[in-house]
This record gives sequence, C-alpha cells and structure tokens, in this order.
Amino acid sequence: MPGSAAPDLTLYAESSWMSPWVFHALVALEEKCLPYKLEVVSLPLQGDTRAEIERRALIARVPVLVHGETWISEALAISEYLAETFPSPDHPRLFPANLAERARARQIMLFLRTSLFALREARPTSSVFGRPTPRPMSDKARQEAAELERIAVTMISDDRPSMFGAWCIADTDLALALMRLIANQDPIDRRLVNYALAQFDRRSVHRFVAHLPTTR
Ligand SMILES: N[C@@H](CCC(=O)N[C@@H](CS)C(=O)NCC(=O)O)C(=O)O
Repeated sequence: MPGSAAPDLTLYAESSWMSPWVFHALVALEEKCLPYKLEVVSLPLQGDTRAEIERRALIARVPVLVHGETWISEALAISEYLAETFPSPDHPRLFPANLAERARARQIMLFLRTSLFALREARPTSSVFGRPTPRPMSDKARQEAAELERIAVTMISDDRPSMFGAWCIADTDLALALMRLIANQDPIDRRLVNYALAQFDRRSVHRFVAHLPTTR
C-alpha cells in the first residue's frame, strides 16, 4: 500500500462457497491486491449475524464488505466502492479506463444479473465449483445460452484473453456465466472456452477456488 497503512477490510462470505456474488467480490479484492479478513457465515442468515448485517449493511445478503465503519452488501456496489476507494494508478484497475468500455462492462454485468434465470437454474454454480450436473435444458434455458454465447462471441471475436484492452471485473463475471456451460460440457464456441479457462486460471480465481472443500 503506497504511503499508507493497510486498510481495515473484511469480506463476509458464505460457507458453501457457491455464491457467484461472493466470487465477484473476492476476486475484486484479490485483483486490487488488498489485504482483507474473511468472515464466513452459514446461509440462510439467521439470528445475531443476520440482525447485525441488516442493521449495518442495510441489506442482509452476502457478500458484505466492511471497511472500517462502512458496511456494503451487493457485489457490484462492493466492486465499485473498491474501485473508487483504492483507485488507479496506486492500485490495479477493476473497470476499464475508457468511459464507453466501462459502460459496456457495467451493461454486461447488469445483464448477467438480471437475465439468464432459466440457464442459471439448469446450470447452477454448484455444477461449476462442485460436480457437474448435466441435465436436459428447457427451451428457455437453451435460448438464454444462445443469447449468452452471441453476446460473448461479439465481445471476444478474435481470441482475446479479455473483452477490452486489459482485464476487468466484467471478464470474471462473463467467464463464470460461460463456465456454467463449459463445466457441463454443453457445446459452445471454442474461443469462449479458451477465454473462460484463461480467466479461471487467474490467481484471483484460484484464491476463491482454494476455499472449496476438497470432497466435491
Ligand atoms: N444481488 C446480490 C445477491 C446476493 C445474494 O443473493 N446473496 C445470497 C447468497 S448467494 C444471500 O446472502 N442470501 C441470504 C440468505 O440466504 O439468508 C449481490 O449481487 O450481492
């Protein structure tokens, strides 16, 4: 940390390590190279833990980032907070420097959060971080997979390792969405396989995966 003491950061995670939202926040902290403590809670949130998170972070969901007296839940709010509190050039970037690319990155991250519900149900993160559980996809899930593939191929048409000139946090989210298909051996464009596997080979993702119980 250039010229300052290490920040007082804690990330609330959940004990199954299956949450795509915790994944996003932990990767953001790791990519920022910030030291942080982990507080691992069981879901559903209950009792004093739930009451404390609700009181201090307003919304009782994980991930929660605690920075001193500031408590934030909602993964995207967390990565935006980290980007603005620990900005470039003293810290690595989470979002593209170019405004149009930054807007595109946010657009994709919001799309991934507000769409693809049938696909997410048919191909849950437990089939990515745990055992693949291929089962027939509904027509709706298949349509959503095709839409995801169309968007991803448009963004990574020429075998690039990231959507924009350099890695950004939207690459992590897009790679996880693609891994729902790849891990379950659903047919998908080879360039997207290369892209998603390269993203999952980043140190930040390895740091998340290291928390998974080895029995899976
Ligand atoms: N939109 C939120 C979603 C977070 C969320 O749904 N978290 C779940 C775990 S994956 C949770 O904390 N649920 C509370 C509970 O189960 O009691 C985000 O992006 O962070």
